[in-house]
Amino acid sequence: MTKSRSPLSSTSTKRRVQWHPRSDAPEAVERQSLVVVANRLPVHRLPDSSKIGWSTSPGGLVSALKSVLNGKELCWVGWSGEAERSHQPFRHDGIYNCPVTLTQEDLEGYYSGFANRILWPLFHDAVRPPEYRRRWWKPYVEVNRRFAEATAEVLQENGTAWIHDYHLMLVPQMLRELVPSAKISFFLHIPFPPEELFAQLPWRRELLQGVLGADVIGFQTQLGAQNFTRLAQRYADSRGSDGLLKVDDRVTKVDCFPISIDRSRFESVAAMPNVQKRARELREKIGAHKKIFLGVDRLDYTKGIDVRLTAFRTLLENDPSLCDKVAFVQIAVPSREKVQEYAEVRTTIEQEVGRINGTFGSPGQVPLHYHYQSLPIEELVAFYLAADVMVVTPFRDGMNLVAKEYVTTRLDNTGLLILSEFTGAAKELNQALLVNPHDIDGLAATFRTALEISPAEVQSRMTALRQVIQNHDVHQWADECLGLTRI
Ligand code: GDG
Repeated sequence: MTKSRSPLSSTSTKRRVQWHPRSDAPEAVERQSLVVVANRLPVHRLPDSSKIGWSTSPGGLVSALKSVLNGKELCWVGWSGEAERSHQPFRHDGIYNCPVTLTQEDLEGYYSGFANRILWPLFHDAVRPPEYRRRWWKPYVEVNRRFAEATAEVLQENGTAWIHDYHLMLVPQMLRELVPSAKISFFLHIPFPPEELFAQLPWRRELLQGVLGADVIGFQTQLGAQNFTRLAQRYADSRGSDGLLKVDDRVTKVDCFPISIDRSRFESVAAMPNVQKRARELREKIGAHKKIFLGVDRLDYTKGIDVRLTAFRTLLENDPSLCDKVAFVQIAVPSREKVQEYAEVRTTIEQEVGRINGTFGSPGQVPLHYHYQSLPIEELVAFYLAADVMVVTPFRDGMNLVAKEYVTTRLDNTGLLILSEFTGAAKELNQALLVNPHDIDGLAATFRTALEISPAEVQSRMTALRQVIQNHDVHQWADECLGLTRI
């Protein structure tokens, strides 16, 4: 095995094989040199639009790719977000969108079932037991095939496909069979679990073989890459070491590419006068003299919101005089509401919110402000600016972009980050106060430390944290994943 050969240069000299376009494909699909493949398109349908009306969904990936492409058009294969509805490929905001049609039944098996009730909990340390239902496997395979076919239809000979996340782990191999000349990069946004957990999967070999169809396989952390390499050698047809795996006659590169954020976007929102004014207003409303703690998460059982709030209650129980001096703001963004475990954790969280405010609130004053809603980015950043302490305590998280966003928006180097050891972000943001998110007393003690820490230390920690993002934002990440800078 040689290290010098670029893993993104296909070893195959075979021509495009037995692939025939769908009969309902539009006459002239435009072939593209780079195709992003993800569960969701980067757009969503505007409500109440009688005709087609799309809006770009905010996200670092889109802006990162636009800069990587140097003005070339970006093509994206994904689901539109509407079950049972077919859409022809369409252009929106400089992106050529190729929608994949999914039925309600597909979504139940592939998305809610296999992806979100097996892979999601298993890959997050099995914080909820995965349900190995056999009937979810077939739709997962079928939908992955549909994504691979839609990609083959639009990808140029020798073009690059960049496939994202746990929903689409079979697509790399399927696409390679359809388009042998394709250069394929796969990135997993969530953690890749250790052997003893992954080995439980009844479909472990198929998933590993599926991912091994890629030329470059990217993980958020070194540990994820190591776990994958070990498992691929044990349960699939690959051999090798040092991040290079031999699969058939190809070499696949396995590495860690920690995702980051669009730094300039967050910095410019943080510098907007209306956002800064809104941050001051929020502080006034919550209590200008109070230390404000903030949590921002999708409402997901992996994010540790329930234990975090219990730790805040413990802080107040230990010292009730703090009720006048601290406030906690928790923004919980609605997510996967139809999945039972999500409804259950929401109930637990909201009971804790009631308990804390019922015990420690007084007329016109509560210590905990809870918002179950999604916010526009300006409002989100205003909360980041208003908060003295950002609390990010997932039980397990691939990276956690909220932590990186908070740091980036603190233009004056104030603000303290409390960060779970079990996030990918903790590997880089080691000047945060690192915590064990399961340890209620330990968390409460760290909250106390955050109240007592000197401004000079806060400043020094935040300066170091901001430097991390300055050195590595989402643009570098995209370059690395696509092999433009490393190989
Ligand atoms: C997965 C992995 C990995 C949140 N609330 C609002 C809002 N957000 C935005 C944040 C941030 C994003 O959502 C959340 O990203 P995270 O990384 O924190 O978490 P996941 O959603 O679980 O993401 C994770 C990530 O993929 C990327 O690879 O880091 O580990 O689980 O960007 O800003 N945005 C707006 N309003 C909100 O209320 N506008």
